[in-house]
Amino acid sequence: MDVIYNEDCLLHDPPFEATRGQVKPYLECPARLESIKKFIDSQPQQFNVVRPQDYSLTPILRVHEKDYVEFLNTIYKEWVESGMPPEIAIGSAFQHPNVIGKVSQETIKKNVLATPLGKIGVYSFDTANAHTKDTWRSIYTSAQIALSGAHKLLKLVEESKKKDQQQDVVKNQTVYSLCRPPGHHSTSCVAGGYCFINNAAVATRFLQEYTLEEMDAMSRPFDSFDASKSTVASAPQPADKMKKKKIMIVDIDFHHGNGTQDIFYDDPSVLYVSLHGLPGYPFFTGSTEETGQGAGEGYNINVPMDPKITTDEIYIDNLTKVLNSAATEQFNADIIVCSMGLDTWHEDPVAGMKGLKDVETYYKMGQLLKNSKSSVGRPLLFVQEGGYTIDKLGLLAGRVLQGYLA
Ligand code: SP5
Ligand code: ZN
Repeated sequence: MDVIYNEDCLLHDPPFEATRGQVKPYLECPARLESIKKFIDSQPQQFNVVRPQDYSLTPILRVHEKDYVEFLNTIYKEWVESGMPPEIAIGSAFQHPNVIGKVSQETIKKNVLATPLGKIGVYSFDTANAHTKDTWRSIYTSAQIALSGAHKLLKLVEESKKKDQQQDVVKNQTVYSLCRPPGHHSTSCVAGGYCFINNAAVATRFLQEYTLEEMDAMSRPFDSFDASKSTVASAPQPADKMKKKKIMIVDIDFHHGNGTQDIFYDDPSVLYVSLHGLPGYPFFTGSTEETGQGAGEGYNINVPMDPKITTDEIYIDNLTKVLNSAATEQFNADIIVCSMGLDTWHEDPVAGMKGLKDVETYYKMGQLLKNSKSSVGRPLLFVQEGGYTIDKLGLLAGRVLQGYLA
């Protein structure tokens, strides 16, 4: 299995976070990725680590608003230039619907965007969205790792089609985008929950809107990255496509992916399926009543579980049921994207299901992602999301991937 990875993801390293009435070291830290990378490196027969390519900002702008992406790129510099402490740029007042009342976004942006704190308040929903000197570089790299995974996966699919033309072989091609910061809490214009760019959403749209030839044509060596120029989109916009590929996103992070849900809420070409702890962060979304809207009605499936009582058996039972349900099977996805969070583990310092204690549960998750009625025979892209039990992360990630490869 190809694993896309780059050290620039380690640069984002805020000194602290404030959660649950406490100031703590930033739990979404570089050591998380290093733990997973260590496991990957210990299994060279199974995993092949490759560097990402650079696809510019264009595919990111198919999901995120331009002013939001510019904010992510420039906020740290503006913060420091305005005399704020250089260790960390972090918000304190957030744009709540009931505080802005009927004032338009246009008016708000005119007044508030002059101050870095105002900007953070417009473009973030909590204090986990912290910026340091090289945060943008990590954000950009994380998204390019997701895009590179998508490109690689499409390449594998096309190659295996050519090879197997005469035979009717079913193959689950797969690639793992090992990236941070994570993405599933970011909407098209708001950051939060350690997330900035929604990597899984960006990879999903990329798979839907670009052909393999277009991906080949727009990819550049990653070393050409230039932070100062990276707001300039260099690649062409995608042409109108004949038939959009159908993507099923399976989100197994402990937390509800409010951002991914929101991005595809009215889109029937993307089926979002989330298993998550409820009650819990991000608090305001994740119920079974959220089923999509308009043309997207029925294409959003939430499977909330009480973290206090959920055991290995209950979790696997729920995953088995949803991946073999009529709704996911009949969707008949062309490709699956798995938002792979590992914070369901019972010891997780940020989240955790109390009764999820067996490492083999992660192996079973990988098997189900491969062999269920809705997934069998489909290519799957793993995109790394949360998971904070540093010393266990490599093993947990590794068991999901090994379950898939089995
Ligand atoms: C990507 C991702 O996993 N983001 C999660 C952000 C969670 N931030 C809020 C943390 C709430 C802390 N809960 C502590 C529970 C201790 N058992
Ligand atoms: Zn999470």
